[in-house]
Amino acid sequence: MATQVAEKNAAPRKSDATLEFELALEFVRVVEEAAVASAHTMGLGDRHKADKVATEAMRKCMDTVPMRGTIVIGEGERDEAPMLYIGEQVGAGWHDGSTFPQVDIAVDPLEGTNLCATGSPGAITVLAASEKGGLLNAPDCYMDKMVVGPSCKGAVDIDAPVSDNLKSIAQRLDREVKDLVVVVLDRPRHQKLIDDIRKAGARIQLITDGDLSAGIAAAVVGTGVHAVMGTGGAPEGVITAAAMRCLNGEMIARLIIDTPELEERIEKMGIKDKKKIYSAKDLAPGNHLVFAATGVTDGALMKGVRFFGEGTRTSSIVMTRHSRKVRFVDSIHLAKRPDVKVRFA
Ligand code: VTB
Repeated sequence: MATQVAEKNAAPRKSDATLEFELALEFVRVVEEAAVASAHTMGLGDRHKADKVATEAMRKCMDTVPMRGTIVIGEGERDEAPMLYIGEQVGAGWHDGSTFPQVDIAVDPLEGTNLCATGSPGAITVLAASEKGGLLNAPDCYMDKMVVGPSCKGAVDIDAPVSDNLKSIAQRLDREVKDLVVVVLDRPRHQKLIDDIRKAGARIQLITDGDLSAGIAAAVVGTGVHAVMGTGGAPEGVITAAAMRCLNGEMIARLIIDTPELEERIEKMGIKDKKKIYSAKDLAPGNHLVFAATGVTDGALMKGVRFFGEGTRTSSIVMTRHSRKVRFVDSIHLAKRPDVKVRFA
């Protein structure tokens, strides 16, 4: 009995606390490096190259982080991705006797490859990390998602008519439905959703890519985005969920399992209920979570990478769940020049 009480009151294991306290800024370095690499390809029209250089830079930097990391969401399965594949061990700690913390990592080295390739706003490099088991190992399939901010927690239902959800969101935000902005990926599969939102009277921001950044914007007051609705990637959904847990936002989601192959895949992954409705906490259940992202091109919360003679400037966000920090990090990466100067703005 005494042991049980002691265990209950015990401080978090050293390794879990280390994750947020000591690794948060390390992860900023990782997303910064990937952002700088991909920003060099901005507007070149080559999304594969943009993704490749971001992935390589992220992978390389990851090994300088004092951790024993495992990729749980990445660029694909071991046989289809050369690096940052699911199950890959990353970090500087995979040697005998290491006491570096064990962490699970979900990465999207370049969210919005097309946005970067066309020089459009909203491309980011992003990752989420947790203690072991803190991020759902989601299959690479589509996911139906609804993302809202803290005021709208509990106000939306993925199966409710769109107009009902919009009414509830408007009520919680103390405004009319016509004053809401809903972000939707511009895809033919969303035609009915778009029609329903329009019929309900809300405004829509159609985006070509990047529902992850849009989700973060929806959870931050003052961005002008009130909800994200529609179908996008499930892996990115898990990373969005990690951000929601740090921002006190909400996400409701359901995997779209529409082929026998996917059914087999999720069964193998141990997911029994294929119609399960996930909350942000189901998708990113970690107690200790770090979310880090850097802007590649300008976005609602972060500026894109800027190159100038004396260096490079990046704008990032890094958030931790348990220690409740949201940090906006403006970094200058100085060029190796004898006359280098730092400017304030
Ligand atoms: C993309 C991307 C999103 O989902 O649309 C992708 O822009 C999947 O949708 O940000 P498509 O197959 O229709 O392109 C995301 O990656 C994330 O959900």
